[in-house]
Amino acid sequence: MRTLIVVLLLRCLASADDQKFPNEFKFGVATSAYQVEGAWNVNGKGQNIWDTATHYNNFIVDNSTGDVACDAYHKTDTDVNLLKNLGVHFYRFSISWSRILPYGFANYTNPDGIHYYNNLINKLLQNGIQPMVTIFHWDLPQSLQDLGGWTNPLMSDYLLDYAKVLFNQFGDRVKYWITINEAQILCTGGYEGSPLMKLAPDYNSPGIGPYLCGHTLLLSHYKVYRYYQKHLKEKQKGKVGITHQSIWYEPNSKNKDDVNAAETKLQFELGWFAHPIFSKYGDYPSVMKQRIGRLSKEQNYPRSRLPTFTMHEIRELRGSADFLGYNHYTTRICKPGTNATQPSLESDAGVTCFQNSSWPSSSAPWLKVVPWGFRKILNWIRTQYNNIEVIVTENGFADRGDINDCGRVKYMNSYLEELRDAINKDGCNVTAYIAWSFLDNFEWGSGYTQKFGLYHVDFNSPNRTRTAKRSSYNYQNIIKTGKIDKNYQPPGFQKCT
Ligand code: PNW
Repeated sequence: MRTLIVVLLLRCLASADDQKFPNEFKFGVATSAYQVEGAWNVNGKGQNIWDTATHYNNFIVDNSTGDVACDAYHKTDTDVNLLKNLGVHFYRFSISWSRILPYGFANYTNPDGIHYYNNLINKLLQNGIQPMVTIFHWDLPQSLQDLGGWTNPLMSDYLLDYAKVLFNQFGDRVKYWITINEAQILCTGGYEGSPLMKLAPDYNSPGIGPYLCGHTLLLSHYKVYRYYQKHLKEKQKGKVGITHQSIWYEPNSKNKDDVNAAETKLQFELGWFAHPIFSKYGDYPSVMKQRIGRLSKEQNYPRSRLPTFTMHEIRELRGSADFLGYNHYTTRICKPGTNATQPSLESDAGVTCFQNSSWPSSSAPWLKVVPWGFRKILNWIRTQYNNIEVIVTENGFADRGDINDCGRVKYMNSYLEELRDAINKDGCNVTAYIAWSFLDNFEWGSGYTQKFGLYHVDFNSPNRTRTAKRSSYNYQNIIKTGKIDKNYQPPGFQKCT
């Protein structure tokens, strides 16, 4: 409490203008390797599970692939120029595991992969842009998936082996590392088998696979964090964090049951991965342990479907991040009860959630525009996790790719206003905001049907020509002024209605 007052006081003194982001606040844009790089089989890159999914499975709505994607692999100079022009402080990108270690294991390193990322990192730094590197953003080498992927506990050693290669090769210049992107979405989409959201490897193991996947990812994360802390922190002086995603879950009413339902849902989504790392006592949230334990017993399983941590693991996990990377897009409303089949993630939580049909929509069915939910969840994080440093590592809006992208501009302006208020009025410890996404790109199961980019990419042209959208000018102005100007009119664009 006392620190909160001091932080707020300092903020007031530093800037009397609470319409402005703090002077030291940083902005960026993000992508991930499989979604933008292309060059899927070029210069020694090995195959990963998205190569497999796009070539052999049938859950990509437009049957597209990331074989070429934005061809970012061949466009480092173009892209760094755009980033420089945009004025971002950070570029968040991920490294393709199978481009560095084609067979997944650290016995052989692909020199071309090292060269590609060295060049990207160097060019960013030469242009005053900090690289923020996601070590693993879903594109697991196929060779490791063949051994069970994240259901295989040995994966935690393999992730560490891979991370060591990255620290050794790039750690002299990269000062922001994110171990894992959105374990919750990956484990749910990839291992639960729910038709609502399918991701590679598209396993079908409801109520079991996702918990095994999550458990291994959490153990992998702490091993990487502790290794860096012990062996490299002093020399390389970087920060290592992890990125989680969560919707804000609003109770359907003030009624106690609805309030509890929304809280349970938050614990099953963000708490699942944040509680072991950022809470005071660590481990999974007690509501998860209790509910899954009780249901597993009723379902006649010999033990809980949620794996348990040893005391040692609980201790190692607790505090194993220098910041929370947080991705936020939308809000849902919750009430108790569900008739989901058992076992499943949904029946374990026992909560039903929906969206208000009056909320403005996007081209993604799950993404409705609800800016106030952003401020609420940032405050939930502040109180749950002792106001840990948060870097918003993704936030963005999906449309069909219009250059005059008024929907995205409105979305970003309104979400950024809530973020600014969360910082200036509520004292939330958010130090940077990174927009998703720099470029239109391969949107996983939705292929190229949903566009999140601040820059349009012409996927019909072999050049993959980039064109600045209205939202890029709007964002450039926000970065330059530290303020949101809702009437900002970039030259050459028709007024938004
Ligand atoms: C993220 N939700 O996934 C991923 O990190 C990106 O790779 C992806 O392109 C981006 O968001 C847009 O989808 C999410 O249901 C998927 O709230 C779903 C949700 C959130 C994030």
